Order: sequence, then C-alpha cells, then structure tokens
Amino acid sequence: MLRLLIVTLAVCATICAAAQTRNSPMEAIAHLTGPPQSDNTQVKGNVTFIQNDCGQSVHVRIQLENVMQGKHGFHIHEKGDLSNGCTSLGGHYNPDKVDHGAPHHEVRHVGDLGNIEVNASRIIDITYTDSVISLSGKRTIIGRSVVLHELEDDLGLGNHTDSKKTGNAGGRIACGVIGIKSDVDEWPCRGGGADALRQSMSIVSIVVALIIARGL
Ligand SMILES: *[C@@H]1O[C@H](CO)[C@@H](O)[C@H](O)[C@H]1NC(C)=O
Ligand SMILES: *[C@@H]1O[C@H](CO)[C@@H](O)[C@H](O)[C@H]1NC(C)=O
Ligand SMILES: *[C@@H]1O[C@H](CO)[C@@H](O)[C@H](O)[C@H]1NC(C)=O
Ligand SMILES: [Cu+2]
Ligand SMILES: [Zn+2]
Repeated sequence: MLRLLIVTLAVCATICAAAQTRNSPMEAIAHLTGPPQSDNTQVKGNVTFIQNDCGQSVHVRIQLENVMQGKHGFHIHEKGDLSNGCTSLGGHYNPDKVDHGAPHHEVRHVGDLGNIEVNASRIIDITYTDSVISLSGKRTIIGRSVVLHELEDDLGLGNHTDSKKTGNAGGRIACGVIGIKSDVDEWPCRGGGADALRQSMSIVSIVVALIIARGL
C-alpha cells in the first residue's frame, strides 16, 4: 500500500512539472495592409507577438512602411472579419466593458496599445512589451485584429465625445488579422484546455493518495 502511495505521488509530481514546462514561446503574426492614402501609397508590414508562457507579458514588434509621419493610434480590435476591409473589424477589444485609455492606465481596453510615432523615413520598427494582452487563455487576441489609425489616439484624455470610446484616432489606415505563427502544438490556458485537465488530474491523484494513506 505504501508503495502504491509513493508511486501515485510520483506520477502526480511528474504531471504537475510537465504542466509548468513549455519548450518554445507562443508566437503570432498579423500582416497589415490598408486602403490607398492621399499620396496613393498603402501602409504595409507586419506585427509579431511573442509570449513565453501563459500569464506572462507579450513582446510586440511593429514593422511597417509608408506610414505618414506623426503619431497614430494602434489597437487590438475585437474581430478578425475583413469582409469589409478594416471597417468590419469591430471596436477596440474590450471584454471588461470599461472606458478607453492609455496602455499604462489602470482603466483601459485590453486592446489599447496607445500610439506609434513614425519619423520622416515613414518606416517604423519598434518593439515593446504589454502586460494586459495575451496570446493564451480565455482572452487570447488570436483571431482578432490589429488596426493602425490615421490620427493620434488622445488616450481617453481629450474632450471629444469619442475620447473615452476610441481615443478619437480617426480612420483606419491599415489592419490585419492575428494568426498563429509558431510551431506549438498546445496553447495553454485556453479556458478549460489541457492545462486545466492536467491540474484536475493532479488534484485527483493527491486525493486518491490521501484516501489510500488513511486506509493504511
Ligand atoms: C515583416 O516586415 C518586415 C519589414 O517589411 C520584413 O523584413 C519581414 O520579413 C516581415 N516578416 C514576415 C514574417 O513577413
Ligand atoms: C526613423 O525610424 C526608423 C525605424 O524605427 C529608424 O530606423 C531610424 O533610425 C529613424 N530615423 C531617425 C532620423 O530617427
Ligand atoms: C477642449 O475644448 C476646448 C474648448 O472647446 C479647446 O479650447 C481645447 O483645445 C480642447 N482640448 C483638447 C485637448 O482637445
Ligand atoms: Cu483602433
Ligand atoms: Zn480603446
């Protein structure tokens, strides 16, 4: 009986450890294009997202060209539906139904990534980290979209009526749907996924072990 108990606990420990180890980061990509601008050029490029494990921050790299110099609102929008170009992607991804804000604000839409500032080269290549968006879990941004706006996002601080909804960032000059890029078989934390199963199995084995121990 004691041997069985030890074996059970060992199995549990192995499963628990397996649930905490990831071999490679989760990676996603969106390819962006947009409608012709006033000078007939189109914004193009990509945005990549890397998250090393569920619950961790996401590293965002934005590589775009043909963007007009200046600040442009940059958000995750709720839908991945391009049937009407950038206009059918819905509003800012906002599962908490709160006001629009800046990335560093306590109150913000999940999708509020602030502004990007483009210099005279009209090319941008920047990387930053956000701790609110996620590639995993119930609120994954996979299947949603990125949208670049014509104007500066006022971060909810302006006095326009749309300030607390959209940041009054104007039209949509480029967009793309966020898809899986990395070679990862299992995406953890997708509500009730493999992780939850592993966890409940671990709990079951502990309970079984305790019952056996009592019976000794
Ligand atoms: C993303 O865009 C940059 C700049 O245009 C390009 O060099 C890079 O190859 C692109 N990456 C992918 C995966 O398409
Ligand atoms: C303009 O931005 C690009 C891309 O982010 C950067 O490589 C370049 O050095 C910048 N140019 C100036 C003059 O700051
Ligand atoms: C807010 O409105 C006032 C009066 O209409 C205007 O003078 C001011 O520039 C506006 N501020 C911002 C940040 O838009
Ligand atoms: Cu937007
Ligand atoms: Zn917003």
